[in-house]
This record gives sequence, structure tokens and C-alpha cells, in this order.
Amino acid sequence: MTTFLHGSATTMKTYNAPPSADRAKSASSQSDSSRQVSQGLRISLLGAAAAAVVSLVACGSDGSAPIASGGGSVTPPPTVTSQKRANILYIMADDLGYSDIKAFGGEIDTPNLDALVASGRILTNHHTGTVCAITRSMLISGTDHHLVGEGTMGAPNDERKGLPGYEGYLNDSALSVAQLLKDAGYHTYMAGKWHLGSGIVGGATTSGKTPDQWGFERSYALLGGAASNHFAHEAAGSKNYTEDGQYVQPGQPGQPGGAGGSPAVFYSTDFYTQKLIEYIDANKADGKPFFAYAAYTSPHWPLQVPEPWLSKYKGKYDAGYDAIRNARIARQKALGIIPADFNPYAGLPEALVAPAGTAANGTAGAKYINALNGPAQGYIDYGPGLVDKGWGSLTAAERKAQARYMEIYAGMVENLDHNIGLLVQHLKDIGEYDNTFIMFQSDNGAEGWPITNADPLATDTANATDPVYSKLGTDNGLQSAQRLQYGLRWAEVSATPFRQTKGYMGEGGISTPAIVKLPGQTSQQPNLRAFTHVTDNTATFLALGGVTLPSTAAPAKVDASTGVDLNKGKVVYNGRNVWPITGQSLLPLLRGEATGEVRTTAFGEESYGRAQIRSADGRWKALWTEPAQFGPADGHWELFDLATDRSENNDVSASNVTVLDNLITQWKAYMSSVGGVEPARPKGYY
Ligand SMILES: [Ca+2]
Repeated sequence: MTTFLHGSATTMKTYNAPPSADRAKSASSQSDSSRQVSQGLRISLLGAAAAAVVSLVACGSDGSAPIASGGGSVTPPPTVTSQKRANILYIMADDLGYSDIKAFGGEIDTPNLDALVASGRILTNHHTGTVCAITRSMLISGTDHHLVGEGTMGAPNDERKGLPGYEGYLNDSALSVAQLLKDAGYHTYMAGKWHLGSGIVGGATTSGKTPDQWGFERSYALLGGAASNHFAHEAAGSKNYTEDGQYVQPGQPGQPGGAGGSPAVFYSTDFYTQKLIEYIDANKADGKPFFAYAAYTSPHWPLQVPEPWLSKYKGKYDAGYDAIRNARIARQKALGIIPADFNPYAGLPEALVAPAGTAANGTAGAKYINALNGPAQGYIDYGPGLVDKGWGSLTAAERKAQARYMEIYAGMVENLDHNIGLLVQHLKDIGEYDNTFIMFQSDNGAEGWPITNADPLATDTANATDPVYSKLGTDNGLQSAQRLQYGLRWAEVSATPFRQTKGYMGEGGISTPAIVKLPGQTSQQPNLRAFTHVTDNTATFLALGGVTLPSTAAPAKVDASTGVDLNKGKVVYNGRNVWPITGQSLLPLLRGEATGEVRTTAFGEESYGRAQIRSADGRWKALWTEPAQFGPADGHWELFDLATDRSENNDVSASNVTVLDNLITQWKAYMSSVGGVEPARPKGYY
């Protein structure tokens, strides 16, 4: 037990500090503005856990802006406990929206997640990156994605190609939560989507590394960003999956889903569950704790699910987007996910014809508006836009197809929940449930990628007609399924009550449902409303495992031409110079040992040229989105008051110019601190 001064007030709080707290130094050295901005992302002068100590104990219980303490004396706690350390089960959904599961207002039956909530806690303000690989790089490394190779998801094909931090895979400057836990005595398992590198040992060295090379003792991994078919059907010799670092082809003879293989039928979510159980069971007798990463690829497209889920939601979405959204909002208010007076986002204005791009769009001479350059600097180009039809503008055939997409999606979500139930039940069956920390979340917001930028009338009409219609969502027996997606409008519903979807920096793109259950927890705790981030997961897992975070400063590596120390801020681990964990452990908040906000500094982000920064006091969010449909036509930064407008309905930039200017300055400092480069042409991942 260590006692800390509670900010500048006289209240004293006690806190069970993680073992790494002995690395705490003074927080007073965090003074210059650049460092202030980046502190939430790269705390190079403080150990992450130590920073968490400083900030977490210095919070008001009313959620008001906390005051950082000056650090001060921190007594090292015992580094070893006699009790077996907690297992960690971390479950990640893929492209699941904020409001899809029942506990977050959805109409989809998710009883096992409900049960997790009943003995756990909802995090209403948890955040990720905008897309899969960006989030996953931050989860594994515990720090900003630009530092560790996923500045964009995969290598960019623009002027940033080849720049440090844009390798397109987890680079050699990253730590790995799995390696740290493994080195600390944990078994480390993963099953599902990796998306952080595909080079096996002895194979190509230019495409990053598979999970076995990042500390996963056992792994069955989809290496890329999406399954071409959730029912496998991999071609002989394909290199899309590995088990323990060796290529495997589910669906081939003798392999899962193939003739003579077990299981006889492969469905991704079902299979990953059983694989993880197999890994856990193989070592359960040795008494070591485990870290199990269930990296599901559901409900990511292609929309596919086996029965009974395929048919279960028949007719449930015939009322269309607005009716489903409104029902979700009502439930979110009843559940306390959002306040009763919350003003939810209602969807993009309808566009029956795709807005054209500017005249120079696509030409060599185009000067695209971005977060740094607007019309005042002579940058005017953007576009083109998308067709965004409301439910009222759809034909009967379009409605039939659209409703079916959402039915299948809902079935995927319930199947995912079913599998989570199997995992939890298995932990109970083997006597490990009580000693397991369980966390569930999505990797990013709902996927609104349109099937086409043009009017999808022809596609939807074809999908509404047999023989296609009755086959939607089924196993087509081919290596590649129809790339069935539910489109922007359903994604907006999934993102309820927030604005924007996957790939964007609006809350709908980066807010995720999140549920946490502490070891031994048996009753639901009040919703946690502090801003939290996926890098905090990393710090939390390591704190649970009693892992001492690497803190030895890396030796200087001065670039002769620039005089810049390329290793500044890095630490040494296992002989590598790496970026330290900058997420902050949530254990004090989760255990009720601290209240208020985790962060006391601004928190910036960027991907695909889209940008946001949250102010140090948590009140403001500056947001930049390219024109014209998703962002302002003139390319200005928007400003939102998060205290009243997390749905980003009311842009108050014009009336708070100084606030916005300060945030943009801080965002630029953030970008500099992580090596982020604003692209000449902001453009999504598709
Ligand atoms: Ca995703």
C-alpha cells in the first residue's frame, strides 16, 4: 500500500500501486507544450504506470478536471505476491458498432455479454484507432500507431510511402504486450485476426512478423485484414493463415474445415473459440496464468453466419434505419449509456446523386484541402462524394436487400456473443473463471464502406432477387465469398448515438462498446465514464501481470545529417530500442481506488489525414474531416463541446476561435512527437 497526496487538496487516497511504480519520477519535468500534448501518448520521462499513479489519484470524484500531483515519494510495493496472478481474457470484435450489443442499446440478443456486464462494468467512453490494424498496433505496443509502423493501415501508397512509422506492419521499434507477459511467466495465446505483419521465420522479411515472433506462445492467425470467406475454403498453398508461425490453409484436406479435418465445418468465430480453448487446456495443469487474445473477425464483412443465427433476425429490420436508431437511442437513455437530454446524431444528409469532385480533382495539379491547408492557402480540391439514400428513398427491392444485410449482421453479432459465452463457460468448467480478468471491445467503429460510390440500386436489386437473395450470408463453398456489407446507413445506426463510422475520427469511428470484469468481481459496478483508450488496455494487462515496464533509456543514435537523436524517448528491451508503453493502467479506476479522468493532457490522433484532439481538461474536441459530405465544405476544423455534444452535432469553432487555435497547435505538436505526416490528399482506406 502506498499513500499519495490527492492533488493540491488535503484529501489522502490510498492506492495499491503496481510493481512498476518504483520507477516514478517527478511529473514536474513535463513542462513544455509539446510534451504536454504528447504525454498521453508517449510518456518518455515517466513510466506509464507511474504516470497513471500520478494522474489517477489526482482526480476529483465528480469527474471534474483533475490536477496532476507533483509526483513525490512513491514507495516500491512488493513485486511478488503469493497468490496466482490473474489470467487475462481479452476479446476483440471486428467493426462492431457502439450500439449493437444489448448492453449498449442494441436490439440484438447478446445474453453472454449481458452476463459479463452483470458481474463487470461498462466503459462508455472507450476509444480506439479508426481502423483495424491501427488499433491492433496500439493494443500490442501500448503506444501511438505512428511510432510502431501503422501510421496508416498497411503501407501508404502516397508520398509518405517509405517513411519511418509507415512500414505498414508492427515495426522493430515496438514492444509487445504478449512478449512482456510471456517473459513474466504468462502463457500467451491468440486466435483470430493479426493484421500486423505476415512474414514467417525464414520467409520474406519485408512484411513484418507473425504473432509467434511477437511473444505469442500459441497462435492461429488470419494474417491480413479480413477473411475472404468466414467459412475458410483456403486454396492449397495459400499464405493467409498461420498456426504457430507456419502457413495453414483451413478448408484443405486434413485441416479444419477440410475433408478429414476437425472441425469438419469451419466458421471463423466458432473455430477461433475452440482453438483458444484448446490452447488454454493444453497447459492448464502447470499453474501458470495465461493471456488469451480472442481476435474475432466478426461482424466484419463478408456478412456470413451459420444457422440458426442466419435466420433468426428475419423481418426484424424491415422498419428501416431511423426506426431502429430511435429505438436504440431510447434504450441507451434508459440504460444510462447516454443522458436523457442527449442530442444524438441523426445521420448524414441524404444525397440522391453523388456530389462531384472539384474540377481539378484527380489531376496532377490538384491541391487538396487537408488539416494543414485550406482555401486561405489556396487549397480547394476534394471529392467526389457518395450516394447516401435514406430509407424513404429506397425501392421495395432495395429495402428488402438492405434489411437482409442487417439481419445477417445481427446474426453474426449474436453468434459472436454465443462464442463468448462458450469461452466464459469453459473458464468456469476448468475453475479459472474467478481468477480471470475479462475485457471485451470492438477494434473500431462500424464499417460504412459503401459497396459502390455510385447508386447501389443495381447491386441491391440483384441481391433482393432469387437465387441470390436466399443465398445471402451463406457458405458459398468458394474461396472468396460475395463481399457482402451493410453499407453506410446501417453503420450509422450501429454507431448510434454518434457521428461518423469506421475510418473517421468522429466519435462513431473511434468509440467502442467496452466491458471489463475484474478477477473475483461478482456484481455490476457503475458505468465508467472517463475517457479511456486501447493503449490503456496494454498498460492494464501488464499491471495485472505485475510486469515491470521497460524504462532504461535507449543509447543515443544521432543522425549525422540532422543532429537528431533517433532514439530519444525510446527504452531498451531484450536488446532492442523501443517505444515505451504510454497507455495508462485502468486498474485503480476499475478497483474503485481512484476516480475521475485518466489523462490530464491533451490527446491527439491522426489517420488518413483525418484528425482529432481532445483538450487536456476533456471538455473540447477539435475534429478535422475532409470535404464534402463527412466534413465541412471549406475544410475547416470543427470544434465540439464534449460535455454536451459528444454526438458532434453543434460545431462551435466560430465562437471559440482561441480554444480551437490552441488545440490545432497542440495537434501539430502531437504529430511532430509521433512522426505523423499529414497527407497531401486526405483519403480513406478504400
Ligand atoms: Ca476492424
